[in-house]
Amino acid sequence: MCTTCGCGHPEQVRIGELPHSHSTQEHNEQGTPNFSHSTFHFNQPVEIDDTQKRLLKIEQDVLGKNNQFANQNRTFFAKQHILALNLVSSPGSGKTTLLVSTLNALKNDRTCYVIEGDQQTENDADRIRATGVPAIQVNTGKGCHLEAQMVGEAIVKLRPQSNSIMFIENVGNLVCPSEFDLGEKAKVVILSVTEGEDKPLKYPHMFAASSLMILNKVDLLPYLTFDVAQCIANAKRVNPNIKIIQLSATTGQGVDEWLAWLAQQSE
Ligand SMILES: Nc1nc2c(ncn2[C@@H]2O[C@H](COP(=O)(O)OP(=O)(O)O)[C@@H](O)[C@H]2O)c(=O)[nH]1
Ligand SMILES: [Mg+2]
Repeated sequence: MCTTCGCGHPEQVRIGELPHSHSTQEHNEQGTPNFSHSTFHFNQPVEIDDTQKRLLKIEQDVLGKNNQFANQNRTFFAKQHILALNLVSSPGSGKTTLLVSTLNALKNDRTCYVIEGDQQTENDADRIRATGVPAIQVNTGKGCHLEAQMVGEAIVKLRPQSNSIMFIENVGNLVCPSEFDLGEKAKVVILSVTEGEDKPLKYPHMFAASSLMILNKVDLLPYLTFDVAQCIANAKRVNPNIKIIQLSATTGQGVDEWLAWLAQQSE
């Protein structure tokens, strides 16, 4: 897990701001989680000569602390009837493209918010804001995943309304984000057909932790040797309960099924 891959550099984490046009909305402040900056610590540095036992203890502490913040987020989301989803995938599978088409489809019917996780740049938050939906960018520096406290701080800035949807686009990585609960209702893993049908077997934890797998970029299937049936079988092998939607974020194929799944999650 992440304390051993060296991604914990709290001083490099930067949580952005809402542009002025988005920060003037009226919101209910009640129930906004109280995240104190004085307790804002990410992964503790690990001495290279530490024993395996000490490493394990640190990992447990990091995850335990993360779980506490995740529970605060979950309580807040539940109180406000906010559907929170954690979108996870490798870089480039189409998370932001899917979000943009989803927000364009939903924005007249449902208030939505987006928390964008990337190591660097504000690019994805800018793409989301172009739809008119408020987005906070979290830059994790060397960090390879979002943690629950980062999400909590972004919530404080977004001040989401009740009965809304909070999409959290995690840092592109099929490994570490599977271990960090952000307080979401469900993880949605996006796998694109250019990545190979074996990925659920190579990165089983992510597929085991996810409720839904979106198989994206199906418009490219005619040009590839990607075995859809095998991919689905691989995903079901690591998670027999995983729901699968074949989709193209660029052509719109399968988007209705995804929107129906979203509506079902809010019931
Ligand atoms: N052909 C095709 N390209 C897609 C699709 N979805 C995303 N892309 C492209 O894949 C690239 C990465 O997409 P992006 O949304 O930035 O991926 P992210 O890193 O997961 O957020 C971009 O060039 C998109 O235009 C799709 O359904 N079909
Ligand atoms: Mg993206």
